[in-house]
Amino acid sequence: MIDLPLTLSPEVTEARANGAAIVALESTIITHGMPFPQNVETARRVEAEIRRQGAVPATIAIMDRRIHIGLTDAQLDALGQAKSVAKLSRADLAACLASGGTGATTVAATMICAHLAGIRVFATGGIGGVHRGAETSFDISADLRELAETPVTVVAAGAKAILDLPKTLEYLETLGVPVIACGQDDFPAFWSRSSGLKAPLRMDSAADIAAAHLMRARLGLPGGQLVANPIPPDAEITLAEITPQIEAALAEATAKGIAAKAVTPFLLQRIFELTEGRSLAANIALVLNNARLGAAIARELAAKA
Ligand code: PSU
Ligand code: MN
Repeated sequence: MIDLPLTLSPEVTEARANGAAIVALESTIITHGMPFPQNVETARRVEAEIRRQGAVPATIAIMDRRIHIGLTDAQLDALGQAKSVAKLSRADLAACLASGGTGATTVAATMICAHLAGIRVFATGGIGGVHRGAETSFDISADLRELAETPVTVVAAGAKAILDLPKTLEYLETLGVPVIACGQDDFPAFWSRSSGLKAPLRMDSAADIAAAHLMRARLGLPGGQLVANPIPPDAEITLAEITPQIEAALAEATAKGIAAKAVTPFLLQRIFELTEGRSLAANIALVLNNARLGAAIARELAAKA
């Protein structure tokens, strides 16, 4: 820990010393995924939910040349209101730390930082994936390769329906990433409980998911696993309902020439506007739901190891 630029919150330091359950959380969802003030309110509610479930939350961000594992209330608030925070994936992490910038971690970067801090479970909204039109744009999220490389179990509500979900599942299979639907056969599609596609694997308990995490390590297999946890029924927007808004947002992105890192934040913001806020309410509900499952998996891991 001495030669790594890590700053652990007092709560995370204590949890590590006691072998207690810890759940990592990303910060891009705060800076680029939701508008202020709902972003900060949600981040606080997610942390509170993890504590209520008997685990310790560790929201991760880059500030002042350090990887912060667990943020203070003031840091969370500043991040939620800051205008020019960089969105950091694997490629950007070291450069941001070296140059002293402020950065929010995506799924890929959060996995890297969590692993450096010895945290095995991470809860978020949805992972990045293979974008529609990837056969010409080559836009495939670095989140996918990270899942193949870094041993963190990521709990998400599947991948966002703005993506090409069949290609995303194919790519994860190629990379050897276990994709585990929790409590149902179908792979969920973020705002919707089903994508219409069957998930490669299904598990119905946090204990089984934790056991699979440990078994992967025992076998010497690198990488983590993607746990696809469907949004609660009362918060879901069905695929049929949200498809027109997704199509409209995608068409606008193409017309405006939105590319690279800007694509996902642009689409989320436009879908929020086009659904008159309904997509955000769903997003908040699914993140809280993922936090609960993440805490349960982290508790199982803490009890087993
Ligand atoms: N899912 C959300 N909100 C988000 C993201 C995912 O509900 O803000 C972020 C995550 O940080 C994810 C990133 O890693 O979007 C993917 O971006 P890209 O498609 O550029 O790889
Ligand atoms: Mn991309």
